[in-house]
Amino acid sequence: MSQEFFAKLTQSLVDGDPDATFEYTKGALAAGIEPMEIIKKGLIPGMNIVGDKFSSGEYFLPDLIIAADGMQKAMVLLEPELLKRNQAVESAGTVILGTVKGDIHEIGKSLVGTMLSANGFKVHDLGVDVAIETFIQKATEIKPDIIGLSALLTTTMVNQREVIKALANAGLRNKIKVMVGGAPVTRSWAEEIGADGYAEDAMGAVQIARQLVSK
Ligand code: B1M
Repeated sequence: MSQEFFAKLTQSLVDGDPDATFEYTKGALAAGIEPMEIIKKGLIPGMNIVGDKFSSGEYFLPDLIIAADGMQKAMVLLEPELLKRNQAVESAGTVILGTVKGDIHEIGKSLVGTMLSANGFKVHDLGVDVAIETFIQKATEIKPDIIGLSALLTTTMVNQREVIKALANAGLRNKIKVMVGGAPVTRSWAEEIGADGYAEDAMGAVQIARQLVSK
């Protein structure tokens, strides 16, 4: 039964039908499917197919925009469910989170933020296309345990390195851990730029954040 929901959900993103994505998500939740399973098995595969079709020239920018709209509509239903399931009582730490300068991809970063919040972290989400100076200014003001930097483009990954350099220049690098992620980001890139942690997905980000605050 759930396979059927996942296939329909995936297809609704590929077809560019945000209302159907919303309805199938609602149906999947009503059928008792876990929100993270809906994301992993229904929504992310759809976004990946849309991305592949864009790469091959079959889809164009409006197709990406419509797919993102569908995923965001689904997240309106899923986010409160994710938060409800993991109501940690103790504060696990403070995280400043943002997608780096030049990059407006929001969905994965926001999902990481939701999962961190659900697991007890206080999250300051600075949004997308965040200037390097804004990260530094907010880090000085908020004194977080961790700064999380998301990048979805190979051309903007370099700004993760720039934030790390700017933190060092501001004398903050040894006080704040840096975690990086996003589709093109790899563990070796994280090591190369001197990040403290790398996670492939939102649950991985929670695990890494926990490790970083306990160090
Ligand atoms: Co864009 N886009 N896009 N796009 N887009 C990609 C990323 C791309 C891979 C598509 C493709 O060609 N196959 C490609 C990048 C190629 C590259 O550089 N390697 C691409 C491109 C080229 C572009 C434009 C340049 C297109 C153009 O204008 N010609 C343009 C750039 C705009 C800009 O940022 N300056 C662009 C624009 C857009 C939209 C605005 C239309 C839209 C985003 C809308 C929005 O976010 N509100 C969009 C979309 C939707 C995508 C795809 C299809 C889906 C992204 C997504 O939301 N995935 C994407 C293809 C793909 O990813 N397969 C693509 C779902 C989300 C849950 O996953 O974001 O990967 P993801 O997040 C994951 C992990 O990466 C990880 O955890 C998350 C949850 O599991 N993670 C972290 C993310 N951040 C993390 C941080 C962490 C830890 C883990 O610690 C801090």
